[in-house]
Amino acid sequence: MHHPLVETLLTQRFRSLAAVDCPVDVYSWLVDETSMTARLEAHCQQLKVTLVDEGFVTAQRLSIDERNALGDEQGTQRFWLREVQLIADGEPWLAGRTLIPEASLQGPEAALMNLGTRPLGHYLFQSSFLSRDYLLPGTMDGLWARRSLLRLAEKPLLLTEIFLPASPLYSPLAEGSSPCTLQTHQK
Ligand code: VNL
Repeated sequence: MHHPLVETLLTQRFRSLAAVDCPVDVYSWLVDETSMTARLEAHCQQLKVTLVDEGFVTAQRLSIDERNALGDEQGTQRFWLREVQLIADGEPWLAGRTLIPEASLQGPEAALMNLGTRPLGHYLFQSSFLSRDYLLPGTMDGLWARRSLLRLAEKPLLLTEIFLPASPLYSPLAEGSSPCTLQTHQK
């Protein structure tokens, strides 16, 4: 049930991607601004969150690009790390890694440490204080992925999502769609 390499996978280098490198159907998943949990739920009977790792970590557990994204170049802060898998009808579809600077957990945001197996998206998308700095489509270790910097009441959190091979992104429908390349005109 657990994707065997999920912890290692989640710490691979994130490579961002332009729309031209990506089939349109896949791109529409990667840049979807609504809740990914909700979108995946529409493609299966039952979607479950399983916890891979959760707890406070020091900046040593962060990659350089994660530190840069969260503005901790010196590596002095502590972060709440949450790694999950979304399991759809028994198949792992998505691996997610969330990093929240300790300073972002003050006030009501402390609830982010008590999500357990409730999906993060359900918490975030019901908040009226949610905004997004960016959403980058990309790949990690040959799988489709995306990275977003969100803010909850102005306080940053970094989300990385990797779409695992069993997810609908790799289904024949998505594969068969045409890549976004320029069409050549026939005379
Ligand atoms: C979670 C759920 C995280 C769905 C995700 O991406 C996600 C979570 C970071 O519950 O932690 O797409």
